Amino acid sequence: MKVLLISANTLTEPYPVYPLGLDYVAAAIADRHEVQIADMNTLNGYGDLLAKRSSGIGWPKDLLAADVIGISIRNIDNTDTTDPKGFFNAQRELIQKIRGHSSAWIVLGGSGFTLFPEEIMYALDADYGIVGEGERLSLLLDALDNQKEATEIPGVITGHHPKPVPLPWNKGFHRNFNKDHSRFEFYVKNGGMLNLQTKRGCSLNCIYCTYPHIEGSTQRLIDPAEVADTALQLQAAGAKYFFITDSTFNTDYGHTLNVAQAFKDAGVSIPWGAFFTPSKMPDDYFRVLRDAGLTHVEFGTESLSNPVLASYRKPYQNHHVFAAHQSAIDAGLHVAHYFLMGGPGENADTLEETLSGIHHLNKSVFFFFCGMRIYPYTKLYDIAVKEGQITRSQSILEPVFYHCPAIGTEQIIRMVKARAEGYPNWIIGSGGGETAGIVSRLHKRGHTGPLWEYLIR
Ligand code: B12
Repeated sequence: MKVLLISANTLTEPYPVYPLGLDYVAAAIADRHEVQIADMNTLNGYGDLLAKRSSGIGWPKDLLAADVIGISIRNIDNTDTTDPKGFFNAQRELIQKIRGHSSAWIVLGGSGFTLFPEEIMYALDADYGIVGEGERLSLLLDALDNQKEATEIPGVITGHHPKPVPLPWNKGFHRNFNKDHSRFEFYVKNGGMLNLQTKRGCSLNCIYCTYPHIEGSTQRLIDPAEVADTALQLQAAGAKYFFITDSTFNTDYGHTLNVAQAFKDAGVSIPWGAFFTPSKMPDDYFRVLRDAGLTHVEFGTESLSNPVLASYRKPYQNHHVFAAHQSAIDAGLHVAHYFLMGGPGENADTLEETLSGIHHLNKSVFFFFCGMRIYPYTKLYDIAVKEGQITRSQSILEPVFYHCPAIGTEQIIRMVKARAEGYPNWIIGSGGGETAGIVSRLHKRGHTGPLWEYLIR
């Protein structure tokens, strides 16, 4: 079959993100189907998608002449109470345009989709959706090809067949990275950032987090040599930096150290960054990773108050954060901390403890998310239901934030803003359009990577 995979994401905050998921989906189907990828970041609006329609040119130039069009729905909203943005209308418009010019089956997938599959199917009027890992598209295409009933396949849903979430894909996954494709140019020219996965699954149990639902809670490790080989390919394609997209990089220390060794053995020489949890680390951990190219550490710290950390079910206390921070700084790395204020257990004292504690985290950038979005399939969802904040029949696709009984969102924002005054390295949310604009200008001038280190004072 002719399959067009479209990445609908055009958000430029904090920077445009390469649609990694589609490389995996393409790899899973490319042996038996003709696959093209269209990335809305690199197209000139819908115009490029529709341009070849009337000229009589067939597939593959006329992308909409596909039999199946898969659309990746990564972001639904930006989860930021201080500068809320939603992406639903743009996604709906994209699908309407496609429907107006193509009779292809429309299949939805992606991490955002996986959080609200039934509602998104209904709202976007797609034919099929795949919950979870998109490698399962291969099974759906087989069914469509052979006119078989597709809704029996785990994870495949239609508007009329809501289904439970399937178990993670256990047939292996590989990335289809084609460096000759002009799509990379956009990312190479705009900051040189590509991305890379070293495992799937998150073994942590944080109350608010969607990652175990999206990726499964059992870790599936990618062979370090394969990871290093992909990193080398990114490098050869012109990447100047890569971000490791694992939910949390350091949940399996042995594996991360093997990946680092594999980078060195393979001769990977471009810098990279990843998300880390600030828990107790092996001695010299960050030095070893630094020697393998790590430059940017993004800690998902969330709070510096122990009761709040316990309530969020984080596997560390504040002294672990200070120690992890120091060892990253001592290794000469750029460090950022993300904070998530206003969840269960937060009050004015715990917030104050966090804000004061931040002054002990030197040479760093802080991103503050002032409010916890309630997602389905999380402990926070159950807490919010129990506390009467939401009902199980209520839609939370339009973001609903947890209402902290002891401190209101407005007060949290006020307290954070008051402390952030005069500190350019204290960023509310991901920085919004202004910060993204600065990053984009620096990228155009040839600077590479996430660049938040320029804010460090
Ligand atoms: C890494 C990451 C980041 C990094 C990305 C760095 C980089 N250079 O890539 C950074 C920190 C920059 C980031 C930023 C943001 N992120 Co983010 N991020 C992630 C994370 C942890 C992993 C994404 C990833 O690459 N996964 C690996 C790839 C291989 O998986 P995948 O893309 O999901 O694809 C698989 C499936 O989804 C599926 N699939 C994908 N597309 C398709 C299409 C079809 C047709 C099919 C069938 C299947 C399919 O198959 C693929 C293979 O199995 C996810 C959470 C998670 N664990 O998924 C959040 C996540 C995607 N981010 C999220 C958000 C909100 C954001 C921000 C808006 C936050 C902010 N306010 O700044 C920004 C947006 C950035 C942008 N420009 O789009 C949300 C999106 C949900 C929502 N609420 O909208 C998530 C889900 C986290 C959450 N809160 O639950 N993010």
